[in-house]
Amino acid sequence: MQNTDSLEQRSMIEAPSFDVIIVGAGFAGMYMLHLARELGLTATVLETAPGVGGTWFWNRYPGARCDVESMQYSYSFCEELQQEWHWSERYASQPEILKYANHVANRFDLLRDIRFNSRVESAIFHEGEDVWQVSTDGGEHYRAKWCVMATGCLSAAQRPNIPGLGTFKGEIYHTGNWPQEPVDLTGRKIGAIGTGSSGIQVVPELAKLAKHLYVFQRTPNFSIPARNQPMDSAYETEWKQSYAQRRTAARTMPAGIFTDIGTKSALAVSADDRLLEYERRWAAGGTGFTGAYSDLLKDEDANSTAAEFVRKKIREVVTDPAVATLLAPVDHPIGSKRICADTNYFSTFNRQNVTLVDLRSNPLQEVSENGLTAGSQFYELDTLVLATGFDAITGALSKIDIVGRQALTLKEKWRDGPNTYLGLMTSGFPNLFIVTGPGSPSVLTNVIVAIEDNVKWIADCLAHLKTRGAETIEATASAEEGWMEHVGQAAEGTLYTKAKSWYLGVNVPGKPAVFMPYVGGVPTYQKICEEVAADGYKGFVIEGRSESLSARQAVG
Ligand code: N01
Repeated sequence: MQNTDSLEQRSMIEAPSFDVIIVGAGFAGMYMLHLARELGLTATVLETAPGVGGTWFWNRYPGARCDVESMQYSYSFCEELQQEWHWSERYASQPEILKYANHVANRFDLLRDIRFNSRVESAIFHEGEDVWQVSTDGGEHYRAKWCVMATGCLSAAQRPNIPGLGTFKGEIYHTGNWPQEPVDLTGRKIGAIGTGSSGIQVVPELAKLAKHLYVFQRTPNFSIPARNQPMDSAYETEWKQSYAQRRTAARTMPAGIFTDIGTKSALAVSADDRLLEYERRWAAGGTGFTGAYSDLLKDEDANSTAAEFVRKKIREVVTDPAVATLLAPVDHPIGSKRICADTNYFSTFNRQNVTLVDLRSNPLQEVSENGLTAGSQFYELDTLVLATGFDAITGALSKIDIVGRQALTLKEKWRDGPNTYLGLMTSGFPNLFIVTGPGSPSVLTNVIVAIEDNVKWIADCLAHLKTRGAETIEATASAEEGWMEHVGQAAEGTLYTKAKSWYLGVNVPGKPAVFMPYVGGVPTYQKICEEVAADGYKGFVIEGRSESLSARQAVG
């Protein structure tokens, strides 16, 4: 025991030391590395995967595609980058997004400071030294003053706890953790579980390959046709001629997406006008559908006008009325769960080789060696595709043993739900930054905008700390309490809390039901973040080494 301890201590002392350790080489981690370097800081990125891209590295299931237009789902920080890159489709596919991520990594020479195949297992704050010690599954240790968690909101795949799943003799694939080598599903009897965004994208592709596809649905979801198409060159030119202005305009919109948002109440216009507007948005395609009126996510009556329009569309597309009824969501307001964008999802159920199995009336009993039993029916299967989602927003963080002051673990601190100040830091964990953390707009936005704004804020903060010669920055408990109260109140005024969604964490057994993202929108949130910084980082305690102990005692 003593030997192991001293070995551990020695490797700790010899551990490579950096100004900043960044966990994750997705879009957040890559940009953080770029800005840390610009500040003259030494930085390294630790990444589980063998390549960059984060969630886009892992979600390589057939049909994986972004639901934010590609002209917007990209970095805005470099004019040359956004001018030189060409997107081939209105909505980029996963392979193209991954190609873009690799292009960025090469263009900014990021790879030399990324350690791949390195899963971070623990991050421990050493109070005496004000240093984070970060350790990986390969037994490597690193030390840094600042630690940035760029671990992503949708990066911890959630495997369902279905009895007998381990006994299945066929292949099991999770959409959020799809194999890197090609998978041939031609002629298979496939069972797909889950009908969220991932399920809705993968199902039409599986149907084209399968001998027979059974879609096991517990809850139907609202989906709008994506109307994906090859990039229109005039549209691309239009964007590129005024890219900077459009990016600025996008940041004035709640979701950070440059789009037309209705300013009227859905109930303030005639039924005919409403129908025209919904038809126009349905024909245009994409998730902008719920931006038709200002109160669709606030007022149940307004919402039901849009929900009923989509249900009617489903009934028009699906030829079997019983199947159409099962596919039409009735248990939540439209948009209160993340709305989906699809390509031929509903019409896929008109195919002879596709069967919808309603798990509400035929509960999933068990998986066995050769298939699955739902209700009293056994379905023989070769392959199971789990499109069962993520332990969202906090899942990647809770997989790491993060230990702050006085040996407090983040898991323990967040036992009843995550608490942060601005989603960026959490008290008791000095010098630990979170990109798109709980309490920030994150998943309710074009996440690249949310990432860029958070990372820039962190970089500006690091520059400020460097100038001051500060050793630590830490959110105060009272600032955090005030912020979380504001986050909760903002959600209460909306319909988001009316759905059992991963926004609330209810898809993960035992996870506290707390609405995690900040619904205040990009402009409001960004203004608050900027004001906090301009006000000398109000709500944070910044300490130099000599001040450290006394200041902390004063705060405590
Ligand atoms: O996950 P989900 P997702 N038995 O949690 C079902 C983003 N994304 O990966 O609703 C049976 O939405 C579950 O059923 P229920 C996007 O933000 C974006 O699809 O709990 N069923 C549900 O149907 C999205 O919102 C893109 O009753 C079980 C499904 O699995 C987020 O990722 C593409 C089950 C999970 O749906 C997550 O989407 C893909 C069980 N035991 C993802 N457990 C684009 O950009 C779970 N389910 C387009």
